[in-house]
Amino acid sequence: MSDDDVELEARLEEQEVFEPSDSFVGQANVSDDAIYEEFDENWPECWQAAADLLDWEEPYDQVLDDSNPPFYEWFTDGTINASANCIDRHLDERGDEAAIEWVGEPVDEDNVTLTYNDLHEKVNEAAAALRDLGVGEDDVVTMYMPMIPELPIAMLACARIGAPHSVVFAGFSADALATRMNSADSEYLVTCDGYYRRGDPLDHLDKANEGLSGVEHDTDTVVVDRLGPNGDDFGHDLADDQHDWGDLMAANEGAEVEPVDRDAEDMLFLMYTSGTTGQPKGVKHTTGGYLSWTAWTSQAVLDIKPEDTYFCSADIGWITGHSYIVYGPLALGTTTMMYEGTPDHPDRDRLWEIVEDYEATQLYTAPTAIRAFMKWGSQYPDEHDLSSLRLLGTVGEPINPRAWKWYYKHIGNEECPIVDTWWQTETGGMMVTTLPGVKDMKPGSAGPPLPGLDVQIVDTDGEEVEPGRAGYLTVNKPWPGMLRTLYKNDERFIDEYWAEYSDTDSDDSDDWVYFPEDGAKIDEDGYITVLGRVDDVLNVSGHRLGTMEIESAIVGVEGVAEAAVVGGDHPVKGEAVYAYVIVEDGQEESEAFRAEIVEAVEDAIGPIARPEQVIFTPELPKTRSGKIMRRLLEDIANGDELGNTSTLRNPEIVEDIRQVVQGD
Ligand code: 6R9
Repeated sequence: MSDDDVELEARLEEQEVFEPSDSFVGQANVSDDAIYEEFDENWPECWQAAADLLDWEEPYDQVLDDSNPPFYEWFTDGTINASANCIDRHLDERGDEAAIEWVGEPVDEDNVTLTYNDLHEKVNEAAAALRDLGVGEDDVVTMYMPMIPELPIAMLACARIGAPHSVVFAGFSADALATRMNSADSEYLVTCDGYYRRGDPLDHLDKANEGLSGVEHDTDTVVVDRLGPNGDDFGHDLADDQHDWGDLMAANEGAEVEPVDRDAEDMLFLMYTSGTTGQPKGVKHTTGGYLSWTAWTSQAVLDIKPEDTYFCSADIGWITGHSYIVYGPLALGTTTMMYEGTPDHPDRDRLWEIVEDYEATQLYTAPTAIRAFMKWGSQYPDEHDLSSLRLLGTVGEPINPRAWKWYYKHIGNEECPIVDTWWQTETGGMMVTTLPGVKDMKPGSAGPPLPGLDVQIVDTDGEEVEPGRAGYLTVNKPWPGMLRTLYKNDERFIDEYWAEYSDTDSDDSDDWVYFPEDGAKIDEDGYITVLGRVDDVLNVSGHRLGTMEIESAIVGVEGVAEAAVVGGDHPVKGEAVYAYVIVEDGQEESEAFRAEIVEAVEDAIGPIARPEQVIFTPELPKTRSGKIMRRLLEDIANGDELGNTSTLRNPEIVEDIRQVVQGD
């Protein structure tokens, strides 16, 4: 620890409550505590406040239709277009202002500023191009792209013509792409030749093509040329059903496409996420509710104003990028930043350099990044003028108080409030967080639920637990940004999110409770500390990974008999993947075989799911009924004292595995 950190520890360690500064509160979008009571008293009409941030084509009749829970409908019969709301309506006042500031790799060579006028032009051309290809309303268009400007352009072009998008994170594997395109019956793909990572061009089309070979139906693909001549070495020729993005855009130069009127409940996009089973879930978000939710939370929590330069360092391939790089910020007409690269290239001050150069006003990032910054040391941010920052945010996993305090001091100079925002792909936007202009902050605790939300921490019977006790987080009233269903699978939607705590035979909305599968506790002031997932989902660097998905990749390797995957604590990633593997008779437990297993996981899911350790074991600890005792495997991974082994069928195996992993 540096001297600086020692001093910080000493001064801040004891402090448990932090007040937002008067200067922040004085200018905050929301600064009156009365909002909590007002929203409670006026529920669900209070959510008009969110819908009112948008321009509606046809006004809605009813704020909430809860007659058929859990299939809630919001802003019924209203019609709206997301692209018009994120672009067209800002043109008069902000046409020449930056909508997107794109910072690319290689550094300094090709940064791009897209004004709202530019964005309008490009989105119209792209919308016309997609239509030319045959994309119609309600056709799902898959996007498999890294952080390049064409990604939000393509998303907004889809929104313009009423075609839902399904963005697949570029770091996911070819298999993952194929699974998602097949599941969504998606006949269109927008991808690119490659992109840069730490200065080097990286072939992406190869992976996309491999994915396409696993798609069961005919497809059309649009390929963005990101690398120019630097991609020549990859030697790609476009196939007959592949089209060059640039050619399509040129052919539609100057085109104007009228935004399609979408029903509030029409699907805006699908986003696949990990669940308890091997099959990813297609989370369906709608046009009116989702856009209202992201706009309102961007305003109330991120304190976004049109003149801001707001920087979220997430990837658009995840929900955070959808909601808080693209839709929320653009709906408010602000400048949103996109960064193609990594935070440590060319040096570990890259983000701070960007913040300084662009005078970013907010930074929204993840605890895993903050822990890495902390490890690298405060000399990197100290070299830069970060005084433009007004607010900091975190999302994706619990943040430990030490990392919170480091962020508060070294990035925020003890002047910026921090919003620790708990939410999920399924919730569409933020749910539990302080309103920065209203509430004090408690490091490690996300804060109270947002106004108008009914969040309770309950025991297994659904009874509220006392403050300080661990329980399960539940949401007891619907909200506009909620997922509407899992794509073409209403039954799984009910099973996964509602069955646990609802009376599923009831058609009274009060009997329905949403269960996000997170553990949590609440304190006397109503502040919620989220403890982490209680299902078989890991959170590695803020990314959701299903243990079942990883296990099925491993057991697919010839020579593997059985596998169990658990999360072990990791100082930077939060959690790391530990794979316990039983090999078949005759299979050698070699380093080469270990590498084969790691590669299989990377092929099936992507490098983010790469096991930190592959542990060969002759058996897995199992209960008498044959269930793998994952808890014990977690204890072993963490070097913790082992929990109770008395219910095991094979207690002796635990000590054997422990010796292999912990090495004594
Ligand atoms: C937005 C996003 C959702 C899961 C969620 C929870 C964890 C997210 C958190 C947090 C503690 C926070 N999570 N934010 N845990 N504090 N502020 O991350 O969506 O990828 O679907 O992950 O992430 O476990 O259930 P998603």
